[in-house]
Amino acid sequence: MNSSSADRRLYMLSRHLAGTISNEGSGISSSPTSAGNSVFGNVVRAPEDPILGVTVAYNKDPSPVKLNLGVGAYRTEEGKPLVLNVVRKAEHLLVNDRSRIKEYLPIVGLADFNKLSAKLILGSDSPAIQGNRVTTVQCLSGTGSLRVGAEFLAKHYYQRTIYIPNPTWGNHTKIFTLGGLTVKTYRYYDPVTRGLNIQGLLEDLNSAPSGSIVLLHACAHNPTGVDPTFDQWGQIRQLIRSKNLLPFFDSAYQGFASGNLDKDAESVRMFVSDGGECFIAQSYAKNMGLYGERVGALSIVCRNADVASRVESQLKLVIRPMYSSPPIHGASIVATILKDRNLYNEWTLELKAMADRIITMRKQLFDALSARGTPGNWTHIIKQIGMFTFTGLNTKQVAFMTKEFHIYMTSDGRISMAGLSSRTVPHLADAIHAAVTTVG
Ligand code: PGU
Repeated sequence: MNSSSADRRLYMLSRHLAGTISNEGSGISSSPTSAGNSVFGNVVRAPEDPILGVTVAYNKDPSPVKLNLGVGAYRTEEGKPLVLNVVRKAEHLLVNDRSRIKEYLPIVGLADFNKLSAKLILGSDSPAIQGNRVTTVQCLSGTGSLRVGAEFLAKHYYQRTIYIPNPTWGNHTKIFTLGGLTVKTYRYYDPVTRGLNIQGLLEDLNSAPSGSIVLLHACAHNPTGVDPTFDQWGQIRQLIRSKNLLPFFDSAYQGFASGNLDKDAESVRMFVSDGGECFIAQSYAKNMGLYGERVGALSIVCRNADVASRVESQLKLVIRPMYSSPPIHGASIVATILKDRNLYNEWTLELKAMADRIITMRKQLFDALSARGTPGNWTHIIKQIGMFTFTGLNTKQVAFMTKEFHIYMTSDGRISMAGLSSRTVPHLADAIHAAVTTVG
């Protein structure tokens, strides 16, 4: 960022996020009495994160019936976090391989991991990969991949505006703004139909300035669980290409929407097969259950091999002063699984089992609400896709469910279906029923 107005904007946003701006333009809050002897005495306590803060509140609740449906993290039927069998096997292989060392990885990460990640999202027969038009760098999970992509764009792309769907994952605005881009939104969700506002989406992208960047959720849109149909993706692609907009895919749930890795990559592959350029941020947090290992990748599909290699050389200059090079363990797990046919097949089965369990939870919750005669139409619970149900419950109803039923979820009414089990469905259905019938 080199323009002073952009610097000012970033400064204001960072202070706003830190909760230090109480009224606009006041800048730094000063409170000499609270300052004491510390040079940080004026630091204002920041609010908890809207998603991760839900877990903080949940952890403090002593109730035995408490239920965390906030963060999108898979739980078993017993309500426990899951380490995939195939991950345990890969780790075993890695630990027992005495030839493995702990030297720094290259700035761009593990070469095998990068190649295999590009294949996973673009398809093993992708002409873009065969033509060396894709550069892939290992990053710190989905978030890190989005951030590296944003900083590259702010430095090297002529348009600095990114359009993100309304609503979207809460961290998108912060990642892109602090990465140096200007964030605007396009219409996405229609609260009346609880479906996609395709008309509004197309209108908004049609009036975006040529060259604008467009963030698209590759599948299992967070928080709404509403994805475009294949035909609607076709319309979106046509518009984006005809207006020379630049697509930036966020793929955090490949395999979680349908249970099939190829099917969930269809949107991305449709854009890549037309020969145009695009960005893809991939995360292995959900589909391999590697949340805390922070494994992901940024791929940039370019027009030709020469551009791709120059782009990669500049990505290194973004990464080097940020964290120098990525961690080795998680990427080694992924590479071990992706390159071994048996492990890969086993992974797809475990992934399908997770996706299927989520679909079963949708059915059970829907049936439980129907059995209670809960007012309203709840068919969206079974229609929506991926980890989340965007219930339509309002902030007051959510607060009521937390206070009276110890059920924790984000204030926008999103619930993580992956956090639910057959044992806890009745409790959630009771809570929703009570919220809907007693809180307006
Ligand atoms: N993109 C989307 C659309 C996401 O939903 C998430 C995670 C990410 C990227 C980033 O995931 P990484 O862990 O960095 O790979 N969203 C989850 C997890 C909690 C969070 O907010 O980070 C969620 O509950 O929305």
